[in-house]
Amino acid sequence: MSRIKAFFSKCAGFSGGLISGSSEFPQFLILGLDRSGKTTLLYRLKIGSGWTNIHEEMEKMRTPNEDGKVEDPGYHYEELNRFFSCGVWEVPGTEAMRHLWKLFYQSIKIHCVVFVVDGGEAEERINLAKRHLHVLMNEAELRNACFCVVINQRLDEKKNPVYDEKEDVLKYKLGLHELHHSVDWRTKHFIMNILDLKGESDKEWAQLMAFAKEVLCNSRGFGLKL
Ligand SMILES: Nc1nc2c(ncn2[C@@H]2O[C@H](COP(=O)(O)OP(=O)(O)OP(=O)(O)O)[C@@H](O)[C@H]2O)c(=O)[nH]1
Ligand SMILES: [Mg+2]
Repeated sequence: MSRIKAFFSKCAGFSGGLISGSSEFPQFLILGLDRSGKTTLLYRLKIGSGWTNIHEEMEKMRTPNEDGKVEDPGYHYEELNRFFSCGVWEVPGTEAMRHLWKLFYQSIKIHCVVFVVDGGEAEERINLAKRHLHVLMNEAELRNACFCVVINQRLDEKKNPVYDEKEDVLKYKLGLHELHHSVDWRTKHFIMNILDLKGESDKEWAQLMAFAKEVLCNSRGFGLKL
């Protein structure tokens, strides 16, 4: 917990999303259940496909907890600059860390939530992801935020996508087809194979950033000039 406190005091002095909140430097928050692909997404964007053994190295970075389970130990922060400059916070989705998500968006003015869902997940986990996503969408601190739901398509051993993009069942299972109009205009889902992203310029990511820019600049929301 002291690490978390230290983190927030660091945020208070950070030139981007200040606690008082009038900063125009957009802040993104990547959330989603554990092992959905969030950290992989952040480093694929930041480093691109140059990090060839990312899969193996990320497994090594995980520290075993008392049950012997390996979990990502902390949050990550990076800045992206390809389309417009923004700060990106990425927080683990393990059960313990899910309780702390709130602290991030209550302390930092968040302009865009990127919510990652593993397209190969079982029904129960999809329902859990849906519950978390809809709680976020109803949070007062995120009432103007853009929501980009990233369905991580993944490939099986034969390199076939595990998620059927045409049927796109997660749109319905995550309740994205029946959003209230106050949320609907600032929400969109994107299907991508995160492990295959080739940096910020990748066209899959470019589409997401184009949508985020449109929402962030809209006068119904933050009305930013990017
Ligand atoms: N095949 C495949 N594996 C992926 C993909 N994205 C992530 N992975 C793997 O899935 C595992 C979990 O990915 P992470 O990026 O660490 O997941 P996370 O969402 O950050 O998980 P937490 O930090 O626990 O919340 C890692 O071993 C990744 O290499 C993908 O698109 N395809
Ligand atoms: Mg992680």
